[in-house]
Amino acid sequence: MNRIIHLVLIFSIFLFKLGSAGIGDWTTYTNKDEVQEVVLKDEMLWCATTGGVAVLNTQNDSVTQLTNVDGLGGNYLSSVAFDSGGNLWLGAQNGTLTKYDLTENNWDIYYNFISGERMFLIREIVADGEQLWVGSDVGVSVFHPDKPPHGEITETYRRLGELLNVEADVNSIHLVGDNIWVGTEKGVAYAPKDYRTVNLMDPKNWTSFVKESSPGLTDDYVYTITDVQGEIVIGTKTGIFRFDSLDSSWDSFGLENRRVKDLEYKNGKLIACTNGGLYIYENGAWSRLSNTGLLSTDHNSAAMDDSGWLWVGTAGKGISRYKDEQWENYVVDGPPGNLFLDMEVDADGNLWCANENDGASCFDGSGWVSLSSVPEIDRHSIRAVEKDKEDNLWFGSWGAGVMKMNREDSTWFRFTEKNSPLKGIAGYPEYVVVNDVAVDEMGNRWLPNWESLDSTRLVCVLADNDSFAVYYDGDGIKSILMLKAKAREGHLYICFRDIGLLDYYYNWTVEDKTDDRVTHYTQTDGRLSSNTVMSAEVDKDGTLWVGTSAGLDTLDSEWGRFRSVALPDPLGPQVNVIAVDEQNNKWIGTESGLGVINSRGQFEHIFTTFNSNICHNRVLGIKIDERTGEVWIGTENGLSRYESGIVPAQDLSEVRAYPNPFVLGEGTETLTFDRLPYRAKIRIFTVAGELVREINSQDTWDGRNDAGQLVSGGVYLFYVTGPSGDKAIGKIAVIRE
Ligand SMILES: [Ca+2]
Ligand SMILES: [Ca+2]
Repeated sequence: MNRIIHLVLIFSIFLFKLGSAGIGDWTTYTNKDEVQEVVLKDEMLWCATTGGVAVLNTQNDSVTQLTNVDGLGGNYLSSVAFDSGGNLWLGAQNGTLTKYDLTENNWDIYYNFISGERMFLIREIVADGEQLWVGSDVGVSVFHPDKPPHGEITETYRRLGELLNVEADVNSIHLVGDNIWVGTEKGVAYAPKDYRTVNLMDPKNWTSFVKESSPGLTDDYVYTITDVQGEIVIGTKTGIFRFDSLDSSWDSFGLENRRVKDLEYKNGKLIACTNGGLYIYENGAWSRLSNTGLLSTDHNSAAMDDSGWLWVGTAGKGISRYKDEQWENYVVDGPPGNLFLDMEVDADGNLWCANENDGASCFDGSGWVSLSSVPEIDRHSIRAVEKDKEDNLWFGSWGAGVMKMNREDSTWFRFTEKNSPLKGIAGYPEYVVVNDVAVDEMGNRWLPNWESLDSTRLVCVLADNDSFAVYYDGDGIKSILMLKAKAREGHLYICFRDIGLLDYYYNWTVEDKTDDRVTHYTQTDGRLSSNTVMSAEVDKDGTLWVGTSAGLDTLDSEWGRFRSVALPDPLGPQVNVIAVDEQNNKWIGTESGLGVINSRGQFEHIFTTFNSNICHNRVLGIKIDERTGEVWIGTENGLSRYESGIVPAQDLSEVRAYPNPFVLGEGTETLTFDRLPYRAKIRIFTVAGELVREINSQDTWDGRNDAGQLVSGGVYLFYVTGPSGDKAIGKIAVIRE
């Protein structure tokens, strides 16, 4: 085996980002091993991946990663191309086109394919002089980036001929001579590309081919099109076909048992990227390169340099290079996948992630480790992670029970139907599903057992000795469809997919059920927005917040019912996750963005991909690291880190007032008390000991006394009293202008 894996860690970039991190900064973490298309230019290999761009310097093997934080319009990329001016173009699944001017280091995002009556999923871009040809899920568009105000879609062709009279996903566009060729999932078509003299909106001006009626064409799911000295060649789900322009028929051209995803013709060789490795057509025959040493034989895109070296983008295993009859693989540092359902931070600050079908992962602040090499985690679908009081990590899985990592000695244990009271699902007794793990203040671990085959509902692994307590249907837990659970002050809040929310009050006594009390809230009985409850969280004032499939609710404890909280556009409607920070802000993760409700109940921030550098709008998990103020946001396509700056003082003497001196001019200025713990009280005195102002539950002072008058210039003292009665004192200099 001549396999060499280059683990390319971009420490320099990471350190730079750490050094310059500030409040409000975003960082994106994505997996870039699913390479959609590669382009080689000036000894740099540009890879469009489903997690952004990976740029491989072919001279020194270093890799640079680029994401939305750097300037990309979207991280899930489908296509990459250079235009004649040397600009890089990237097409994203979210409908954005991004232009990167390498010489000016300038990024420009075009939203033309999003605005309007519907969003186009961009799948292919080809640069052609002043214009771009853009293939999407509806057809082919001519795009002029320089037309005012900021680019123009000049025309879009949805009907590509008599036989292709339907909207079809465009996989490939190829320009040859005066023609444009288009390969779709339903057939292939061509037309004269001079749309100014030929009306391409008229399907009659396109010539189309489908397998039902085109001689010689036995597969019309077309991945790719190229030409060999003017002769058209297409790659399909079952092999390659060559177009005979004399009689408009097709001939099979080999590789019938392969999906042919990319074809490149260079140096007299036709290269075919397939799901079974790389093939080269030379001297009238196909030959396959040896697969020895490859991490993946599923190849999406290839490029050949002038010396004949080959660069291949794979489906899920990064980049491979073929040189001197040997493969080398390049794995870009990052998480094992792009789906982040849940995160946890351990006592050492390591981040642990549940990545569903990509297993679980750990980020130590500089590099990522996939946990799939741990036999207990393996390739199981990991849905949740939670730490207990001893800092052990607990993972809930879909089908493989619960895994525990003992942090003291890094040993693993897996709870299954054989060694615990957990049960599998009906018909599959070994298939144990636990979608969430909750830990209470005593350190008990609560495992909601999804769809158990008998009446088992909850398994509690007790804090002291890892013995079990089991709660059944008969204890009042009526549904098997338990999505999430949250433990707080003797209550276990259970979120169901079908019957709303259960407040199971176990009264701190896990083994004694006689003192338990169950309250059931539904749409009709409790005014929940929906009986599908996605998440529950209790804030620092003790208010219960619930996210449902139809919105956000809070419990009015006096009334005993929920009130709906209006979500500002574009948030919601489904609320997937709620988290509370040290200042009692509620972070609301929805299907379409992230909102922050401050302690006074107002929406203070709305974060979407359009107004911030969050990596995706579908937020699935949130973890707030209270020691650093970092907010980790798990999404459908990547992980974001947001520096909230909310780091309350461990010691009240760390509370600082700024700006200091505090200059009062207009009377609209405010002074901020930094790192103030939630519910801390501030009293401001003159140096003579006269009380000027008392401030509760906020962290700013407007420079006025209790009567509302601006104070005069001079030195003032502030006394901070923490929620637990601890005190500290500081000075403020006030200057009147
Ligand atoms: Ca968790
Ligand atoms: Ca009890």
